[in-house]
Amino acid sequence: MSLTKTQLLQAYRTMATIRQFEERLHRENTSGDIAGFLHLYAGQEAVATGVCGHLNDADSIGSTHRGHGHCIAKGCDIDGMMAEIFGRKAGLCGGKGGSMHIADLSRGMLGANAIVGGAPSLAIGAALTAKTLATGAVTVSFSGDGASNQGTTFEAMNMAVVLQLPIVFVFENNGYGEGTGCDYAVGSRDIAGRAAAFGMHAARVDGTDFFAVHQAAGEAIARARRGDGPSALEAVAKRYYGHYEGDPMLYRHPGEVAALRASSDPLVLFRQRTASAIGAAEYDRIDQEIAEQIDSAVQRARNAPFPDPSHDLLSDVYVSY
Ligand SMILES: Cc1ncc(C[n+]2csc(CCOP(=O)(O)OP(=O)(O)O)c2C)c(N)n1
Ligand SMILES: [Mg+2]
Repeated sequence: MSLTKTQLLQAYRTMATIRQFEERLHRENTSGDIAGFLHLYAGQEAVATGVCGHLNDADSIGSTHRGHGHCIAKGCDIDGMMAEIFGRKAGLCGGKGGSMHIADLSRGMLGANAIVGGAPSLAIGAALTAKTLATGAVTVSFSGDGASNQGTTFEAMNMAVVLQLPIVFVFENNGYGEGTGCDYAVGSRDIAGRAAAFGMHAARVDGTDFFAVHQAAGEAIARARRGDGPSALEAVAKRYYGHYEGDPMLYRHPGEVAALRASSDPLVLFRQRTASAIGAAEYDRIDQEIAEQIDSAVQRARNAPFPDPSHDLLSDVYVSY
């Protein structure tokens, strides 16, 4: 699958935006101005970017508690996300959702989701809608290695096969569920193999390699779009930060993250693979533009008003059907 220079630059911009967004939040969080937990996605950028590059606004994704990368790759507004994380009224969910509940239905972003194993069962609902209404839309369910052990995930995979739904289950194997190693918690140590046992096509890829993810996701999404049912993709890429911001990470070897950054940084690998077509100066310019965009988003968020209790406390609580 060959990509144009424009597509390559867009993919890099998305990955670099995710990285800088997360690194900025890592610093901002120490100010105490962000309420609630933050789960950073740095290190896994190539997964969200490689998958969502095949999707449009009519397609849906279900996400996780580690959802910023999915939101950015699906086209959510950076200012709206930052304001949401800072709890401001200008946020994508009016400042009432925060990091773990960012949603934007206009972009097909069904929501970050604090319920481990929540996305697969939610996503099959969206996929069933698409199949019933014959919209041609595809749904992607993102979940972690930990979530791959949940009963809800098994039920959703079985139902997707039985109903031949247009869905792709992406399992991001980042090595840990909180502080528990995947090697301990996943009995077979083979998430893709377990998905295949439900009767769907399943593949395992290096999640730090944008091109491997993009290729495998493209095949799976095309399969769903042409009506040939569900697939699963296990993408292996470890996170650079703790489970949550503040996690002392005593379960990791002190040198593990430094070694990952040195050997398998998805952005560095991407730059190396495309060096003959795109020079470092062009990438550096994109990095600078993103830094300014994120700086502006943080300033806007800090200066924006909080929700007004008298108007906003009871709104969005009940839905009129
Ligand atoms: C149903 C449920 N059980 C437990 C938790 C607590 N919890 C939050 S994140 C997490 C680990 C999830 O691991 P994984 O699915 O691998 O995602 P990762 O954090 O690695 O991205 C757990 C157990 C929860 N939020 N929901
Ligand atoms: Mg995990």
